[in-house]
Order: sequence, then C-alpha cells, then structure tokens
Amino acid sequence: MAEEAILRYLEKNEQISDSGNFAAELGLDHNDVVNAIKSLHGFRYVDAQDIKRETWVLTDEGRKYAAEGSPEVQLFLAVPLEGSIPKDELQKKLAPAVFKIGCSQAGKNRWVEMGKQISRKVQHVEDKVKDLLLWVQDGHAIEKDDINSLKARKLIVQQTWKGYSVSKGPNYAPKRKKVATDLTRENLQSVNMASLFTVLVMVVLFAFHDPMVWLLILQMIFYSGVGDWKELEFKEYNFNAKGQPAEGGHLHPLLKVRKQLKDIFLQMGFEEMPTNNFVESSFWNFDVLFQPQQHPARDSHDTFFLEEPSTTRELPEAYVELVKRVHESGGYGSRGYGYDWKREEANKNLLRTHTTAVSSRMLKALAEKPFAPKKYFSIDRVFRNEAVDRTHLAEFHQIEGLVCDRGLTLGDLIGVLHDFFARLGMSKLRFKPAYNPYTEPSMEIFSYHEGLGKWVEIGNSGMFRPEMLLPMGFPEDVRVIAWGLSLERPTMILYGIDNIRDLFGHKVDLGLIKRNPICRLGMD
Ligand code: FB9
Repeated sequence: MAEEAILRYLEKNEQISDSGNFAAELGLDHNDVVNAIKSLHGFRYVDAQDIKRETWVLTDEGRKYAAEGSPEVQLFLAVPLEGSIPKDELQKKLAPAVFKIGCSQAGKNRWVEMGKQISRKVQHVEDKVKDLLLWVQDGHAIEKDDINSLKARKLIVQQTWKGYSVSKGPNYAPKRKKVATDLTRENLQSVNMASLFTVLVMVVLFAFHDPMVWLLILQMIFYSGVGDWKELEFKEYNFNAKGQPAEGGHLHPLLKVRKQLKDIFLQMGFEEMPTNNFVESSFWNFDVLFQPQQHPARDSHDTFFLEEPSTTRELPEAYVELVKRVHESGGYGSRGYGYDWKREEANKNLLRTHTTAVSSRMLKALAEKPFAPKKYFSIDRVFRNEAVDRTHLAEFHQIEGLVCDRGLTLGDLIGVLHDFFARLGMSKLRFKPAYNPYTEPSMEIFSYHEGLGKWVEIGNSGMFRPEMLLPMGFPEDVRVIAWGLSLERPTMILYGIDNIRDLFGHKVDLGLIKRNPICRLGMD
C-alpha cells in the first residue's frame, strides 16, 4: 500500500520532501510509510535522508482537557450564572484534579470569586487552553509563551518527530519486482507466458520454411521462455542475521557450581563418596559422630524422622557396642558423656542432616582395612527441619571434604582449607574457633569477599574426635581433618541471587536458568 504510493509518487515527482506531509496528504499512517521507505531503501529503489523535527505532543492530561475542556472552564461552567455555589458543593461536581487545578486557574484568571461560596466574576469565558491543545494536536505551531504555559502545566511535551525525504534510488522502478528469498524449482521451470507467446508468433511467421529455424526457436523457447528467475529480484543474504537460537538443555546454576567444585576436589586428589541415600539411621548420622542422644539437633525440631520405616533394619552389632560404650563411659582417653545410651534412639531412621553421615560410613569402612591415607569428598542434599527464610530451605546441598592420615594437625587443616578456597577465588581467610559435637578443635571459616566488601562465613571445619575415630578401629595416630560448606550460598553469591527460593524449588523461573552463563569460580 504505502510502497506502491511512494513508487507511484516518485514516478511523477522528483522527490518526497517530507514523509510526514506525504503520509498526511495521502491519509496514510506515517509509520507504514516509514517502514515502506526503509524496505525500498534496502533494495535501493529509493534513497532516503533522515529529517528530524522537534514537535509538541499532548500528554495524557493534555489530551483529556482537549477532549473535555480545561479544568478552569469546567469549573467556571459549574458555577451558576447568578448567585454563588458553596465550595464543597462545587467540589462534588468535579473530579478532584479538575477542581483543584480549576480553582487555581480560574482564580488566577479572575473568572470567579473564590471563598466559602464561589460565584462568577465574568459572564463568559473562552477555553483558550482547550483550543490551543487541539491546535497542537493537529500539528500546528503555537506562540512561544503559549508553549511555555502549556508546558508548565505538563499538558504538552516536546517530541522529536523523525521522518524522511525520499528520492529515486539506483534500482528505482514504478512497480516493485517480486523479491525472492529462495531459488525454487518453479523459478527454474516456470514458463514466462509473455516470452512464450512471442516465440509462438515467430514459429507461425518463420518456421514453415526451414527446419533449422525450428531448432533455433526451440532453443529460444527453452532459454528465454523458461524460468521466471530472470525477472525475479533475489533478497540479499544477510550473513549477519542471527540464526535461530539453538534451544538446548540448560544446567541449573547449582549444578554448574557443583561441577566446578567437583573438578576442584578431583584436581586435589579427592575421591567422591557415594551419597545416594537420603534416608539414614540416627546411628550413622549422629551416634557414630559422638553426638549425644539428647543433643538438640537430634529432636524433631531440627531433624526429619521417618514414620515408615521408622527404624533401621540392622546395625553392625560389635561396633554399636563400642559406640554405646564411648557415649556412656568414654575410653580412648575420653570420659564420654556418662548418660544411658539407648539402642532404640540409634535405630531411628531420618533424612540425613549432613553428608558427614556418609563420611562416618566411609571412614568406618576405611578403618576395617589395613590403614592407607584417604581424601574423600561429597556434594549432595541434606535435610534440616529449619525455619525457611531468604537463605535457608528445609534442604540444601552440603559440600564436605576430609583427609584421613597419620599425624595430621590443625595446621594441615588450615593448609588444605587455604588450598581449597584459593581455587574458589577466596584467598583471604580467617578462622574463628567453633564447636561441633564431632570435631575438636573446630573452626568457622571466613573469607573477605571483595565484591560484597565484607567478611563472609564460608564454612565450618574441624578434626574428628578420637571418640569417633578410635571405636571405628583406626590406629591411634590417624587423624581426620574435615570441612563443610553449602552449595547454595556460593551459587547465590556468584549468580547474584538474593533469595534462595529463586534458586531452588518450584518457584525458580526457568529464564534464570537459561539466561545465566557459567560464572567462573575463582574470578572475584
Ligand atoms: O556455605 C556457607 N557459606 C558460604 C560458602 C561459600 C561462599 O562462596 C561465595 C562465592 C564466594 C559463600 C558462603 N556456609 C555454610 C556458611 C553460612 O552460609 C552458614 O550460615 C550456613 N551454613 C549451612 C548450614 O546452615 C545451618 C552453610 C551450610 C553448612 C555449614 C556447615 C557445614 C556444612 C554446610 C559443615 C561442616 C563440617 C564441619 C566439620 C567437619 C565436617 C563438616
């Protein structure tokens, strides 16, 4: 529509000086004209130059008063010709904004007597504001001070009008040739009626005399009549066009960070522990770790105990005896807790509260073999019956590392922590004494996070107690240093996610998953 109009107009006119006036004259929508100009310009049918013009357009409020009259006139008309009207009564008759602005403007124009009673001071008024707004709306220019007063009343705003002046381009043609985006079999085979007709005429006129003419004519039919590709215009290949984004799977940010942590552990020579059992017995989750049975973490306020199966089927009896004894009366240099240890408590099934439950099983298994140093790690879900808040859900992924070897010291633990966290880009560490039932000494780990500009608690650590290791059967001088942190916290910080519920769980928006490139750990 707009295209034909432009090409037809340029057939008779040198140029279209202003696409805006052109559109207005032909009653076309200027946007359609602009799109047509852009497309014709793309195929060099026309040459187009930008022309800009600062224009004034009405704001929503301006459009309202242009339609309904200015507030001061609406107010004036609501005041009785004779006598007066109580202010609050007049207020009821008009919209709050109209009444407020109407009063100030009509007052300023000394059209009305403002007071408890409002009365007219003049018989008749002109709605100059409305007229000006309509004038501007139709694209006409108005006086500078009118512009300023309407602008001051936020009834008009300046807008840059963008249009084009257009002239014939190198490929100008009164009619646009069909643009082909692909060369199809039809294009190659379709017979062009016009040229076919011409040839037929020639046959009739000349063929009877000489068979060679036949051949020639046939060739001409073949080459000129067949295939309308000659007439077609082929769209340029836009080699910069972005291809269809390849839809593919996306790793959840948690899994991206887990992969990086796994790689770090493997690079440090750690072996992954099998964590494929969310359900654990209290024995391996707590008792083996020398966590006393009346410890607050062992009640249902912190731990999810199972209803069915509520108790574990079997425990290694001989080892249970040793654990019972160390809890009740100590040994190995410990005086134990001195309470009455209950088997039924240890039998209770629960959702593991930490992957340290897996460490206890793996260490027990290790202790049953001739001693060899070992470095283990685990990254998997743990469950805690905690209040859900911005950074805590009832389940999270715990990352745990442990080194089991003879004569290990706290210094070795600090050394391994420095090595481990340095690979996560956290080199400035501080350690704060802490308490865990199963490690002594224990330390909370802090790192100075440049991005956040503060010290962040990045984990916990300690040396497993002899009351845990010796009943397992480890030689006296074997020590196990261990540490733990969560997967969610680093992932939230790396991906700038403020609320854990946006990261994990049914509320996660997949967009976040798709949009989030891999954040390289270690790059502050
Ligand atoms: O992950 C935690 N913080 C953290 C870790 C990394 C990180 O990286 C950023 C990119 C820079 C940022 C923050 N924390 C541990 C510390 C806190 O968030 C803490 O408030 C919450 N903790 C969880 C438990 O909450 C009850 C995080 C979780 C945690 C705590 C302790 C252990 C494991 C996970 C442990 C242990 C342990 C100790 C000794 C021996 C064996 C295991």
